[in-house]
Amino acid sequence: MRVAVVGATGMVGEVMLQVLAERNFPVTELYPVASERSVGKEVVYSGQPYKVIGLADAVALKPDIAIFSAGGDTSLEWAPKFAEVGTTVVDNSSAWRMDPSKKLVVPEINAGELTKEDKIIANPNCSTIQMVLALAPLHRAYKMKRVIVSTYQSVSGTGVKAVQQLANEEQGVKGDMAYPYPIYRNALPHCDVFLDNGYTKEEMKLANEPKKILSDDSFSVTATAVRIPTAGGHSESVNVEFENDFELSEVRKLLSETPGVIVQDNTDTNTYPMPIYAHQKDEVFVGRLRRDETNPNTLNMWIVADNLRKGAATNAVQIAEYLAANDLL
Ligand code: A2P
Ligand code: 11C
Repeated sequence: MRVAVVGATGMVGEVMLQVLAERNFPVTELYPVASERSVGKEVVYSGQPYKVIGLADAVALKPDIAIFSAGGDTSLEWAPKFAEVGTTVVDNSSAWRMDPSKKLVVPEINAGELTKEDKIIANPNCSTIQMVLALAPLHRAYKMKRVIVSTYQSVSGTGVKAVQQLANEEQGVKGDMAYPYPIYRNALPHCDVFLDNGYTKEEMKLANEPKKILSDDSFSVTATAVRIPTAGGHSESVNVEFENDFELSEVRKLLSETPGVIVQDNTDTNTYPMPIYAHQKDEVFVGRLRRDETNPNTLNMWIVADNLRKGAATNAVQIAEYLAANDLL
C-alpha cells in the first residue's frame, strides 16, 4: 500500500507512524505530509528518516490511502481532493463525523458497513471511541436507555501547546497558555469550545457520535467533559441505564470477551484502570463495575484508554487494516 500520513509532524501523526510500523501495516511507500512550514523536515518511520511533503504533492502521488490528523479545516479542504484521485481517506478530525454521507467507524463495532465506495471515512472522537467500545456489547445484551458520562481528559487531547503548558506549570516556568487557566493542580470543566446550549463541543460529540456508530438513536447520552493534569490517557465515569436487567457476572464476562477491551476489576487487590496502565496500549480498560443501587437496571463503570492510540491513531490504522484486508481500497 502507498500510504500518506497527513499531519505526520503532529502528536497524533507521530503515533500513527509508530502504530503503522508496529502493526506491520503493508506499507510499500510512505508519504509524510504536513503544512508548508514543515516541508523538507524529516520524520522517522520504522527506524528510517522520511522527508515531509506538502498536500498538493501528496495528492499528485495518488496514494492508496491517506490517514489524516491535521485538523478539521485541512480535512474539509483536502480530503475531497484525495478522494477525487481515488485515494481513500481515513480522517481523525471532527470534520466529517456527523455528515450523513460518511461512515463513522470503530472497527470492532461497525467496520462491516464499509464498502469500496467509501472514500472519506471518519474516525470518532477519542472519548467516544473508548466509551462506545465498552458499551456496544452491553447495548446488544441489555439495550441502553440512558448514559451519563463524566470524563477526566488528559492534556495530550488538546495538543502540544497544552502538554507544554502542564510541563511549564509543573516546573514553575512561565510560557504560553493553551487553556484560560492553569491546568497543574486544577481541573477544567471545559474541553473544546462552548456551544449555544451550554455544553462543550466535546460533550456533544459524546452525546451524538455513539448513536451513529451503533446505528441506533433510541438511547440518550449526557456528558460533562473535564480536563485534568494527566499527560496521556482519558478516563470516564459512566452510568448506564438499560431496558433489561443484568447480572454483574455476565457483564464482566461479556466485556472480557469483547475484542479490544480488557477488564481490570478487583477491589480486593486495588485493581482498576488508570491512565498510567493504559499509556501506550491499544486496548480499552474497564473496571469498577457495580450496580447503581439507586436505580433499576443501571450499571456504574470506569473506562480508560490511551487517547492518542485507541482514541485516535490505532483506531484509524485499524480502519485502514480492515480496508486492506477486505480489498476495499
Ligand atoms: P505542521 O507541523 O507543519 O504545523 P498537532 O495536532 O499536534 O498540532 O498537529 C497538527 C498536524 O497537522 C501537524 O502535522 C501540522 O503540520 C499539520 N497541519 C496543520 N495545519 C496544516 C495545514 N494547513 N496543511 C497541512 N498540514 C497541517
Ligand atoms: C480532547 N477529544 O481530548 C479531544 C481531542 O474531535 O478529534 C480530539 C478532538 C477531536 O480534547
